[in-house]
Amino acid sequence: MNKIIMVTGATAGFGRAIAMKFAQNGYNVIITGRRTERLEEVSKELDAIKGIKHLALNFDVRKRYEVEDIIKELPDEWKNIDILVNNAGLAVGMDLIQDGNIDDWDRMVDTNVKGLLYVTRAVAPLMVARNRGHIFNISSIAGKQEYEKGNVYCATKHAVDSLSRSMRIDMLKHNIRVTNIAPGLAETEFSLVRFKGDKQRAKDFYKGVKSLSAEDIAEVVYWCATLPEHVCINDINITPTQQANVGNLWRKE
Ligand code: NDP
Ligand code: 8X3
Repeated sequence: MNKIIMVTGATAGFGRAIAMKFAQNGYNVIITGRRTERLEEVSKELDAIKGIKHLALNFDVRKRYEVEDIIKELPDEWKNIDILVNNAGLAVGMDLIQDGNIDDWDRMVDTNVKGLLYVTRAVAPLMVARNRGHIFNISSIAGKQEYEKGNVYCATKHAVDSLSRSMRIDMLKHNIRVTNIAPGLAETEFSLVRFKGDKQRAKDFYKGVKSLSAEDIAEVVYWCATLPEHVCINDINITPTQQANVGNLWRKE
């Protein structure tokens, strides 16, 4: 029987690439996201892969009761989730703390921290009951270091980083692996969202850098997940070769 992976935020970027990578390797896949038309697009791509099943769940990770109900009402055949990838997340705005937009802050905290917690709280008991599972939390280089105007986004990703360590402790006796993934610059829809649809600003963010791709991240997640079950990769920092840390990025002219 195929293993099951659930990926939050699978309508774009890392989540979509992770869903495709695992599906191509024989996993049944639960994809989630808010945009229905995007879920349909990814579903069509998954339809084309032979020997696997997929389930598309349309919900917002910020909606606590919706998350609870949807997971509770999963058809029995989908309840045996082997891998959860807490990927749904975003940065919104980039301002000095004294100028910050509080609505932007709320969106980041509600999605990146509370949303991740709601999903984990709903799925982790299913893993505990089976004494098996693997949880991936997509944090960021911003969860390791701070940078100017990154304030609240960085704080949410530091929270994810900390939660990964805590979860690993709590899950120890349940045979559940917890892996924290901390990517640096990666070109997805991330900057378009952060800069609220400003395509030029989003493009300039990656100027002169061969940044990470969503497929690079999917490759790393797949590697961690397919190591022998007694091996847990705790934490991975991944940057483009042109990036040493948040402050040192070498941009080619
Ligand atoms: P994208 O914007 O390309 O994808 C983000 C995904 O998250 C989308 O599928 C989106 O789906 C989903 N999402 C956002 N908000 C919600 C919500 N409230 N409920 C459900 N789903 C939601 O960005 P990335 O793929 O780059 O980002 C994925 C993760 O990786 C994020 O957590 C991000 O912080 C992190 N990250 C990104 C880096 C980068 O440079 N790109 C580097 C390090 C970490 P929809 O809009 O359909 O709901
Ligand atoms: C996204 C990477 O450097 O823009 O988490 O914060 S960065």
